[in-house]
Formats: sequence, C-alpha cells, structure tokens
Amino acid sequence: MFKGKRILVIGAGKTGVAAGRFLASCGARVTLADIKADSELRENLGRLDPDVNVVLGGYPQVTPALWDLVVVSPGVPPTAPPVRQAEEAGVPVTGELELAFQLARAPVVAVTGTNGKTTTTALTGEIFRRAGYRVLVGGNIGVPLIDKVETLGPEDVIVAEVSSFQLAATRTFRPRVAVILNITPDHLDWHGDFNAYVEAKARIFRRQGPADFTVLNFDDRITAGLAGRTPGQVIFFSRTHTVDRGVCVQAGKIVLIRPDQTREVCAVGELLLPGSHNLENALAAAAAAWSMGVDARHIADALRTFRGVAHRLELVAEHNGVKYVNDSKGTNPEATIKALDAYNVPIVLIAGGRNKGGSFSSLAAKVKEKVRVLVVLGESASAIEAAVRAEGFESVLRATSLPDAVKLAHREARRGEVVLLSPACASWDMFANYEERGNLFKKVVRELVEGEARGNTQTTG
Ligand code: UMA
Repeated sequence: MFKGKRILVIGAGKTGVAAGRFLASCGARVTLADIKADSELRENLGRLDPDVNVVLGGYPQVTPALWDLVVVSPGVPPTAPPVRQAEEAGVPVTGELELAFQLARAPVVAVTGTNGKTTTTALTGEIFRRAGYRVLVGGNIGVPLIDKVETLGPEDVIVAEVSSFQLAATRTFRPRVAVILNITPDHLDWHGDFNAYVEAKARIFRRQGPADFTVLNFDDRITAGLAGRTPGQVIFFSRTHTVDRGVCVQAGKIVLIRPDQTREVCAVGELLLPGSHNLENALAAAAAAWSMGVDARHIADALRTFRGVAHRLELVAEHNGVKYVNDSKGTNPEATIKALDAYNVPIVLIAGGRNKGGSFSSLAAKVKEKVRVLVVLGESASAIEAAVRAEGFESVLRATSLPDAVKLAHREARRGEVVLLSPACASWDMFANYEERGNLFKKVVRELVEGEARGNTQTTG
C-alpha cells in the first residue's frame, strides 16, 4: 500500500519514530522532520531504519511534486506550516491512529475524554484479558498502535486510548465501541476553541454504523448531549441515575441493565480504585466490555483486582495504618483537586514543582478542606504556600528535595491518614518527567517502610 510512496512524517517523538519505522518497512521513501534539533531527539532516532531521511530544526516544503502523503504526530496542530501547505496544495494528511486502524483486523474499543482515559483504557484491557481475549492496549496511553497492530487477528481486541489530537486526524476510523468519558475545556490552544475540541471528540463515533456501540457518560451534560448524533447504539453509564440501557449503580451495586434483564457485577465498595471519578471510569470500562459480549463475572474479576495505572493515585505502601499514594501525574491544580477528593480521611499532601501558569487559589480552598499537613517543594513552593495561607491554612512545611518531603510527610502522618504526592505542577524543575518523580517517591517510601519494618523485627525478635 505504501511501497515507493514519498511520505513526510512530522514530529520525531514516539509516534513519528514508530510511524516512520513502519512505513519504511513497507517500502515507502520516508522523511521524518521535526521543528526541534536537540540531542534527546537524536537518541530516539537511533531506533530508525537508516533509509529514513531525517530533517531536524525545520520542515521541508510540502508540494504534490515532492510528497504523496503527510503523516502528522498528535502534538502537531493543524496550524503547523507543513500541515497548512499540504492542505492548500492538496497533499493528503493523515495520522498514526488512522494508519493503524486501516491495518487493524481486530475490533477496536476506543476510549476518549478529557480525564480518566488512561485508567479506563487500562481497566478495559484488563477486563478483556480476564475474559480470555488476546488484547493490545495502546494509543495515547504511550504505545503507538502501529507498532503492533498487525500481530492481532479478528478474534482479538484492540483497546485504544485516543486523544482529541489523534481523532482530529482521522478519516475512516470506526471503532466497534467508542467511549466518551467526559468533556471539559482542555487543549484549547491546539484546537482553537471549545467547540472544535468537542467536534474532535465526536469524530470517535462519526463513522460508526448501527452494529457499533457508543458508550457515553449520562452524568456529563456535554457528553450525554452527543447521544443524538451517533450512528451507533448508545449505551449510557451513570454514577448518579438509573439508565434504561447501560451501566449504573443501584443500592451500592454496579449493574448492567438491558430492557429484558438486569445483571449485577459487584459492589461499589469492592473497587480498589478510590474516588467517584474512578467509579465513573469503572462503569465506562464495564459498559465497553459488556457491549462486546463480555460476561458480568469477568468484568467483576477485573474490577475487584485492578489497582490502577502507575503515577495516578497509585497505592505504593500501607505502613502503620498510613497509606502512601503516588499521584505524580497530578501535574495541574485540577488533577490534584480530584486526587484530594478521592479520599475521605485526613491527608498529608506533598505538592510543588514547576507551575505551568495556572492559579493555586481553588487548590488552596480544597487543601483547607481535605489536608491536615501540606509539604511544599520546588519552584512553586512559595506560591502554593502563599495561596493556602491566604485561605487561612497554616500547617505548611518546606522541603528541600523530594526525599526530604517524603521524610517530613512520613513523620507527620498519623494512623488512618494518607500521604499523597500530587504536585499540582510539572516535574521539570527537578526531574526529566513525572515518571521519574513518581519512581523516586516510590523508592523513598519503600526504603522508609522496609527500613522500619526491619527495625521492628529486630527489636521484637
Ligand atoms: N513537533 C513538531 N512540530 C509541532 C509539534 C511538535 O515537530 O508543531 C515535534 C516535537 O518537537 C517533538 C515531537 O513532535 O519532537 C513530539 O510529537 P508529539 O507531541 O505528537 O508526541 P509523541 O512523542 O509522538 O507522543 C504522542 C502523544 N503526545 C501528544 O499527544 C502531545 C502521547 O500522549 C502518546 O502517548 C504518544 O503519542 C503515543 O501514542 C501524551 C499526551 O500528553 C501522553 N497526550 C495528551 C493528553 O493526554 O492530554 C493528548
């Protein structure tokens, strides 16, 4: 399909490298271009076929005489010069999700939404695994689908986290099950305005037919409002209402409802994932799997054992009645507010890092409500401290590093409380990324806990 074609891939990140490698292996003449020209990129490019031509620090001119196809990475906005030139000159533009979909033989369950995509995607994958399927979990979750899509057959299933960026570049993408979790303003710089963002999300079901399913959040006004627009069969999920057809909560139990039957899955209290937002993610995952015919028993098995994904409310240890939770992915105040809302016990919060320009005032109000001790660190320590003091919250400690913050939090925490790392900021003042920050938190917590456990054994033994 691509043999001999001249293809320009824009963006040399995860997606661009995977797409470039795949297209070169199909015999295409590939050029990979990136606006940046730094050394990090060069390391990444070591994994490429030597036949791929690499242009760093700018883009080649896009004309039909030079290119047959342009493939854009998700982070490349429609306003980027090569995309504009391609569109003006009539050179087709596509994305990696669309390419992967065209090659897929397995049905696709696609999950989008402003928040909760990654957890829901991972949990949906887990449900299918429990039901005996061979599953590929990929997409925006961090694994470009194009890398593995061809290894799956029609009996398998692909569970894909899809972002609004990826959806915007689709043309024929038609998932068997399309899930939209929620839509609130995000990525408006990329899309232009909120309406364009909603429309990008709605592309998830645009090509569906009557045999496909669209899973929508009944409790989210904008998402529920899309029900009339999908050509697929609507399956609602709801945390707060009973639905005619879909997944909801009745008397503390998660139930699957069809006009002819109601099946119980498990009790809400059996879920290991904390917080009402995670209950919504679980309902959505259940709805997606159920619409593909997965039995309630397998859904329950996964819901009862799924511990979540790394760096998102990840339970690291429980020691002396204190839970240590890693939410390093909480890189903005809204995410940290959600994390705080997930617990109804006092919290010792570790926050701070590089502020991405937001205000800490609503976080400060939430800190006053939920936090007993706040440990601040990093570039934004003073700004966060000032914001909480302005709310009348005084219990603030300053840490010099993340290990120091963990030690302070550990010293302060009382039985029954939670020590939560949810920085409300990016990690870039002290770390390469949020994973590195979360991994260090886990290491320090485990060392502290194991050290104390050994000490106890020695004294008692
Ligand atoms: N670049 C250009 N020109 C541009 C913009 C970017 O050349 O106009 C270059 C950058 O210099 C960089 C490269 O493109 O070298 C990065 O490409 P990318 O931003 O598309 O990132 P990838 O590494 O390919 O990762 C993407 C997703 N990133 C984004 O959507 C921003 C990853 O989601 C995803 O895991 C990965 O593909 C695999 O599918 C990350 C994300 O933040 C986690 N997603 C957003 C979110 O979840 O909110 C949508």
